[in-house]
Amino acid sequence: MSEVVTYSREGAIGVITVNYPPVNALGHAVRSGLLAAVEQGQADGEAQVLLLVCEGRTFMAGADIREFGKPMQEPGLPQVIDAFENCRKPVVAAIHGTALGGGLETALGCHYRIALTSAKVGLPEVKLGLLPGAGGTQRLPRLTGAQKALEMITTGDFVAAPQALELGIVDALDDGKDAKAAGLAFAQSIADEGKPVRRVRDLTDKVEADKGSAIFDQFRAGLQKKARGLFSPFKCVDAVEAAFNLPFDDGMTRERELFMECMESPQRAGLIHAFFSEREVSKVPGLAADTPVRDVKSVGIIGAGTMGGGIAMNFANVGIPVTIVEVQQEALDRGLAIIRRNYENSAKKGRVTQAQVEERMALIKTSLSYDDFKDVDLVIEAVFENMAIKKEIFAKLDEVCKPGAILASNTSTLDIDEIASATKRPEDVVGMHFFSPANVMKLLENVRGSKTSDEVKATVMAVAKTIKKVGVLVGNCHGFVGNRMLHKRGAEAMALVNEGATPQQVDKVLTDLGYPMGQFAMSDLAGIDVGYRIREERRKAGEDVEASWMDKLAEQGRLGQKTQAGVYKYEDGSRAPVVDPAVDQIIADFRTEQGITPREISDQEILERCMYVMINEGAKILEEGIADRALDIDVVWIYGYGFPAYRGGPMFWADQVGLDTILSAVKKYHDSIGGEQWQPSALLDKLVNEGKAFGDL
Ligand code: T1G
Repeated sequence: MSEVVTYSREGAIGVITVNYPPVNALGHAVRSGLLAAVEQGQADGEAQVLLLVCEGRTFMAGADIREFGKPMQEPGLPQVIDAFENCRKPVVAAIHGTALGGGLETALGCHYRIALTSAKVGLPEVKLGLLPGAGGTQRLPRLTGAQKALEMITTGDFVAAPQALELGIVDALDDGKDAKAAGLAFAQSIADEGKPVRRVRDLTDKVEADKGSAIFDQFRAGLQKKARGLFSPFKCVDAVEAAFNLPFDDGMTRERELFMECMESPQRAGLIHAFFSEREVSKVPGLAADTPVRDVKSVGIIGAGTMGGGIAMNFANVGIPVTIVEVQQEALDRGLAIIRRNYENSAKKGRVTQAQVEERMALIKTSLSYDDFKDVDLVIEAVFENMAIKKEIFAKLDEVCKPGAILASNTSTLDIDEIASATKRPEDVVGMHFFSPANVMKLLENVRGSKTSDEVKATVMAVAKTIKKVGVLVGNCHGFVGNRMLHKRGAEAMALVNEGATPQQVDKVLTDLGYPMGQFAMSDLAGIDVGYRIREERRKAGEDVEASWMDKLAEQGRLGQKTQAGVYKYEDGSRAPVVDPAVDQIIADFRTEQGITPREISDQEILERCMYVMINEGAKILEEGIADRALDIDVVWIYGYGFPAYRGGPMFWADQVGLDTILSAVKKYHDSIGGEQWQPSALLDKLVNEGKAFGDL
């Protein structure tokens, strides 16, 4: 018997127990153990009914994702599930935690299922670029019908146990916390009532009801928008459809074919890299896992603007009281009104109850005095991007806040060390860069200053988890990781339009790559004046910043969505960008003024100059230790800027393009355009010379 799966008997019940932390993933050892255990149960004359349970935090959470991409070791999961399904004794699965993917598929191969009311079930393979590959697309529809099966399998969303009962996915619920006890009692009732073996594969009523339904094409049409650029959701529909067109065994064969197509797609590689990277970033190299973490039970926020309000909501959402300080009461009133409006909108969409809205609003206090910060554990400054103002604020915080309070800035680009220099506690100063809208975007870019203590680093990483953000710890430089790369992309995009491209052509290259919006649509959203002020400040500081047609937009008051016109125009209050011929004229006039003769620019050149300049900068960020690992950069871009997760992040994507291809293009642009941004990164050069990739670091 394997150590991870054991067989025992309790009365007339043969108990198969899986114990493979952390989530009982169905790795080779578990699959072999399950096969042996169900054969043992079959042979055990004393056992009338078999029970499958798991130890630890959850029922099986799916195939072991770490095995993907490696040669599959027998027995495969479908074979294991067949053994359960063809067992001549009734088999009961007792579900707790999250029965996901292959875990739920194994439960569907059992004859009966009981779940703790607190449990959830799901088939989230689509989120990994896959589809349920162990019968889920064939068995689930036989219990739920086409509509619900298609919804669950194409979204990967989890379903709570009570709803799973309604859908027929489970047969009973138990309000307790002990899945084994619930399972034993349920199995005993099956034995007492002499209930038969009931194979899901033999159920036909739902299949008959939806045979020939138009629902499959309707789902395909709906996915055109929802799953733009994705591969596996469409394969999910094909696989579920096979359950309604083919006998079970043929349907299983079709599912396997489609599963292998997904397994071989680069999107599966990208999504699994994103899955593990999202978890890896919380393990900061050089920061001991047992570094003490300070309690953060109350938070102060300076600034009730869009960012301050959004940041406040993150803490109120998890029950942490927040005090917002502003210099004027009307700013506080305005900020609080925006917060309430955001919550009311969420309530209208059913994301929160009205009671939760009131609970959260009650946790957000306002004040005009820093004195209200004297007991808080963490203060986050979220005011205008001006160093003098920030230093003044931090000097005041240093006086008011208690020893051990963490002083954080939400600055998106400015020097954390310089901010810290305004205090006598630089070890307690850190950057916490939220992304707008701060109550929605998952990324929290935590920025360590040169004196930030390990305890403060560990604490802000723990705060990220508490407020359900993906925290990435990065070093201190202009723009940190995300914006430093974004500024390079933005400068190239602007230059490409100076030289002859149109804004919409540039944006389309980026949205075709999978970004949710292009460079200029994003500028309109953020505000053209933001970039304009940064360029003007850099010019005042004596930097040689190239003139741009976007300066003309700002000077003409075309600031973006907030003025209904920027790079694009926005009609009737819509946020959909519409190409504006007036902008073409502004660009043409600018070119004339600058003596530029526009030229035809290819989409490939746009892709290379926007993306490769970012990769080159990312390599420099790694060289300088601003990011510890390439995967940190990938996570920053997926969760902060919408880089398509199915491409794994910019650095993972670069590895797939080929670093030699990228380096030769960087050298080409260094020769033709020049500038430090095209100075080839030494790390990029080294990796190419050694035939390595970012993934080898
Ligand atoms: N395989 C391997 N490791 C896994 C894993 C998995 N399926 N799921 C989680 N882990 C690790 C994770 O890397 C982390 O490791 C630890 O467990 C805790 O995870 C044939 C082909 C279960 C809801 O997609 O959604 O079945 O960092 O930090 O927030 O059709 O993990 O501690 O070293 O996320 O409480 C389908 C993916 C697979 C489920 C728990 N299953 N996992 O969330 O903890 S494909 C999934 C999750 C499949 C079949 C197909 C979540 C969770 P470490 P965590 P959590």
